[in-house]
Amino acid sequence: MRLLVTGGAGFIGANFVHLTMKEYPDHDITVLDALTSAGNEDSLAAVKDEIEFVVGDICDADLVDKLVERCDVIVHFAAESHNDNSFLYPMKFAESNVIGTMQLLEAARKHDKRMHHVSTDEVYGDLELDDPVKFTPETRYQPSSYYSASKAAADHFVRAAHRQFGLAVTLSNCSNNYGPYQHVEKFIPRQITNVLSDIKPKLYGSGENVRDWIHVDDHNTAVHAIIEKGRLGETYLIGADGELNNRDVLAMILELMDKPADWFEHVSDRPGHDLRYAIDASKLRDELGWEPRYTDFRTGLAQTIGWYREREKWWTKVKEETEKRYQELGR
Ligand code: NAD
Ligand code: TDX
Repeated sequence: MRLLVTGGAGFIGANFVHLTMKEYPDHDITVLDALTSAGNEDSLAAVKDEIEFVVGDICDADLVDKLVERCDVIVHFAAESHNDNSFLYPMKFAESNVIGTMQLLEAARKHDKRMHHVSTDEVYGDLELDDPVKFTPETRYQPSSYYSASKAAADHFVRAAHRQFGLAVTLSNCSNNYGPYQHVEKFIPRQITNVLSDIKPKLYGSGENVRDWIHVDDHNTAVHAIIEKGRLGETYLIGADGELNNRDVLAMILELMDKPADWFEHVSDRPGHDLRYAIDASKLRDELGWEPRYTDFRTGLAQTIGWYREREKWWTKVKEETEKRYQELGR
């Protein structure tokens, strides 16, 4: 199978490439990535001779057409993925996430190819803290940020392409990922690399916001299960029952890194900050037989801390510019 992996130099995409090379050695991989500030070529350095790596934009219609023509399946990860950046350069979110997805859909339509669209649980908005309810594929879309609104728009175009043109698509909406190769702008790697740089970790607001953490490899084994066995036109929610509030995650990081429990700063909250996400993944588990491999968050977190300790070179070059962006935002 020849896969066109968009966003393959980003966090989840790079992990997807590594997992695929290990567990599906017969697959051929072409990565299409624009190497925005979130992309990092070094994340694919170990496999660069075994894949095709094209630096380019998913909004480039000619390039997308050429690459889609010679693949079997598009696995679409590329996106502007960080909520905080949507305060700084919002138009990029509409361009990459909406127009870029449409370029891929149009090329897939022209060449009659299958596409798997990777999306987020944030399209459903947020949940109350003490509500037992979780997101399901039937939950109403109610995005609360430019990031989630752009992902929601893309999801609608993907479903419309299936309904209107019979395009062979599947979709997945996943909760918060953690693991190696995640950009230091995101919560967990920001705090780990802060500690490693002797900067106090930064907690938004009260820190009571809940995220449903899943290891990136579990996200990617689910994506493979959907590509192999998912029903066309269907949406699968991906999550591994990992609800934790930000305060508790930070406390675990501090403890695992031998820092006092109060060695952090409260900074101003993200405006419109979603309170809680939680995924009901029973459709994925029951229909496709998927199970997560990482069932203990603390163990996965300790491994992730170890990865950042050993890969200073991978993250130091972007740490300074990332913290400058946060200064601009006052958080
Ligand atoms: P990331 O920001 O780490 O990586 C995104 C990659 O896409 C980067 O390599 C970047 O260079 C590339 N890219 C961005 N715009 C592009 C464009 N116009 N053309 C070509 N390449 C472009 O993001 P991530 O965390 O790996 O997320 C990947 C996907 O998974 C996104 O679609 C995101 O919405 C979704 N998702 C992420 C999470 C999470 O917790 N990180 C959870 C659920 C869903
Ligand atoms: O320094 C910080 N301090 C802090 O308290 C940062 C960067 C974040 N936070 C909080 C905000 C969130 O409640 O931590 C939580 C997680 O923040 P992010 O890592 O920015 O993730 P989130 O906004 O939840 O979105 C993530 O999950 C869904 C991904 O970035 C998205 O791509 C994905 O769709």
